[in-house]
Amino acid sequence: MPPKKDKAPELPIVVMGSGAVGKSCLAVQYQHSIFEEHDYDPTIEDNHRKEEELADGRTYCLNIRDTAGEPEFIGLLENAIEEGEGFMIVYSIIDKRSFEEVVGFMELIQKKKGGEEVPIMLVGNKCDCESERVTTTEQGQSLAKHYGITFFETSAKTGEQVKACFISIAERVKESMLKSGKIKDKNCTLM
Ligand SMILES: Nc1nc2c(ncn2[C@@H]2O[C@H](COP(=O)(O)OP(=O)(O)O)[C@@H](O)[C@H]2O)c(=O)[nH]1
Ligand SMILES: [Mg+2]
Repeated sequence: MPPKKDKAPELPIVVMGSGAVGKSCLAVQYQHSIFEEHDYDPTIEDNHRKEEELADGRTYCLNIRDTAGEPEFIGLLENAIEEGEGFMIVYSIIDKRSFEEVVGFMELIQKKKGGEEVPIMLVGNKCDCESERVTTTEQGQSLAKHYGITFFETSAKTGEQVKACFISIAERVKESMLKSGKIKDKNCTLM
């Protein structure tokens, strides 16, 4: 029998943000490298899993929870935050309101996670729609800086920066979970 392969440690990442900003499309683009033009369908919840080799040469399983931005699903979102170890707050660069609503999602994470330091990333999606842009890159950067979190602009349509963005949050979630002992270092799992 071949030696039993170690199970890839799970990295639970929550994708959140207002409705119709492209959360579901980002998750699908990351997992399957496709963008399907579709009528807006407010997802309740969905899970995507993808294995990825990170900088330490070890394979991890990104467990991506796609959540609903609508206020009626707040209970589900709160559960997702409790189980999450890393967060992507997504807004659309062509929807001012979705940018203004970032603060509410930040506060929700802070409320649910208490003083715990968790990796959070701000993501301005739909950067392929440059002519309709209402939030500048600088505004996104400056909000991220204010919270001390990282910032990416992405397009779920063209795939621009989508993989880089998920890998970046995964690296930080991995570091944070190793530090807190929620996952074990590769060298400690031999025995
Ligand atoms: N042009 C463009 N449209 C997008 C992009 N991402 C999502 N969309 C469109 O925006 C709408 C909402 O996307 P969806 O992923 O369902 O949003 P969610 O509610 O945040 O999950 C859909 O009609 C998508 O086709 C993007 O990066 N560029
Ligand atoms: Mg959705």
